[in-house]
Amino acid sequence: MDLAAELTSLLGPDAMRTGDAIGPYLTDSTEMQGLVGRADAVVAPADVDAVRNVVAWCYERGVPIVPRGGGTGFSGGAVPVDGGLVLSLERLDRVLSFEPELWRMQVEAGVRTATIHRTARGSGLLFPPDPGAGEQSMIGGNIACNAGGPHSFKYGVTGAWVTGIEAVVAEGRLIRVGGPLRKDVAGYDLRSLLVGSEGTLGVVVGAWLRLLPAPAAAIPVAAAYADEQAGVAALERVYAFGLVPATLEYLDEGAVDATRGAFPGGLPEEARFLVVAEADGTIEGASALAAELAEAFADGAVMVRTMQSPAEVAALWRWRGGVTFGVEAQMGGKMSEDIAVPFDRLGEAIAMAREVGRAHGVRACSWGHAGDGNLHATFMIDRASPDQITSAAEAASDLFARTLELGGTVSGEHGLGWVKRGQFDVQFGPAEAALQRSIKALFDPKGLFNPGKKIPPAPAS
Ligand code: LAC
Ligand code: ZN
Repeated sequence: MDLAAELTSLLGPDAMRTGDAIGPYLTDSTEMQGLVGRADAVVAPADVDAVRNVVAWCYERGVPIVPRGGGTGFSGGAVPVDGGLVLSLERLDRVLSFEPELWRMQVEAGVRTATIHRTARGSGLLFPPDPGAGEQSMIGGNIACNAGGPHSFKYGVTGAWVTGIEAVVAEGRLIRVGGPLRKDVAGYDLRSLLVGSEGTLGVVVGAWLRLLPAPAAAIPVAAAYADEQAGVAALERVYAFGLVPATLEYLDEGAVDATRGAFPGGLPEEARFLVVAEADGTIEGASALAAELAEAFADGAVMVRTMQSPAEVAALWRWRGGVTFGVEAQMGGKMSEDIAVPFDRLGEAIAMAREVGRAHGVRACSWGHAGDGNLHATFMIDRASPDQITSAAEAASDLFARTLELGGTVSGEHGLGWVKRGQFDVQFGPAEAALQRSIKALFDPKGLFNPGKKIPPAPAS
């Protein structure tokens, strides 16, 4: 029997993706770098048992497995770069339980992030992680990438909201780590290991999520500055004044220019740097915090705007979700990174990203999650120009080296995936890299889960 026939008999015809239907499974949002994979088969199993069966089948035959959620990642993690089987979790799309009075939800991996937000909201609860692309991205992928987003500043990243995980690991075994438990220190923290493992240790098939009562009010305060130093100083005052907004975002000049037309209510012409915080809490608490933020932002600002109406707030976050696409539209392509530095090095990192672009002759800009020191340092390129792609790639490797000098990390949010795997041995010293490789080998002795992603083969010594 050939591969397709065997898989059809194992999983049923509904699980098979063939012909033109395969195309969308070969890329992710890294597409602008021309990354298109090839798969020996694409399957979407109907349930957890079917995932177990197909993983067991792959493990017996030595077939690589590329787990896939919504395919909105920025690092090529879900792209089958070298064949194997794409295992889509799209049909595991059930909310298994939702207990609003207990602030928790149990979901399958293929539930869309926006469905989780809406379900929680409908009962006055909040699932805080908001990595963007909510209608396409799936919770399993968010967990596999430990996705962040603007609201991580106050609430933490996805992993902070996952109390339990069900995963299919080597040989098709099902493990359950944690559960609807808010505490668990009984063993090594396998839950945290699976969170952010980018499909390299196993396949996340389900999770228990914890929720919070939703704040009654969320009031964004945006401020614009004519120069970057004034903007960075304003961000630093938020820390210094002890204010805790839900988000603390920034855009530098290039990012402002790429998106100013769409900013709700417009921006003054002299705006070269933008900060956006959101005060949330009770109605009184959020209003008081918004006023304090406006005060912290005032010095040197050319605009301070507090947004009150739900329509304006929705428009603001819609605009924010589109920043990455607005920047990409500038030249038709971009290489966008997600470095993170300690907060006190943020100003230097923003300036450094631009300098690195200048040194390599590519237009650069950055925006991102200022409060978390997390920058989307970006090189804007014409994707049809091989020279520009080369220059941007060289600029990116300089950017990574300079980030490490600032005490930072090459990835604060999007993961190493395929495109940044080369940074693994740059960031980690030999002892730490060896420990990480041992963990991979322990979970995946045959090296079949998302091979080549995140952890590349050890360099020859
Ligand atoms: C953002 C995405 C790209 O923050 O992570 O815009
Ligand atoms: Zn981001």
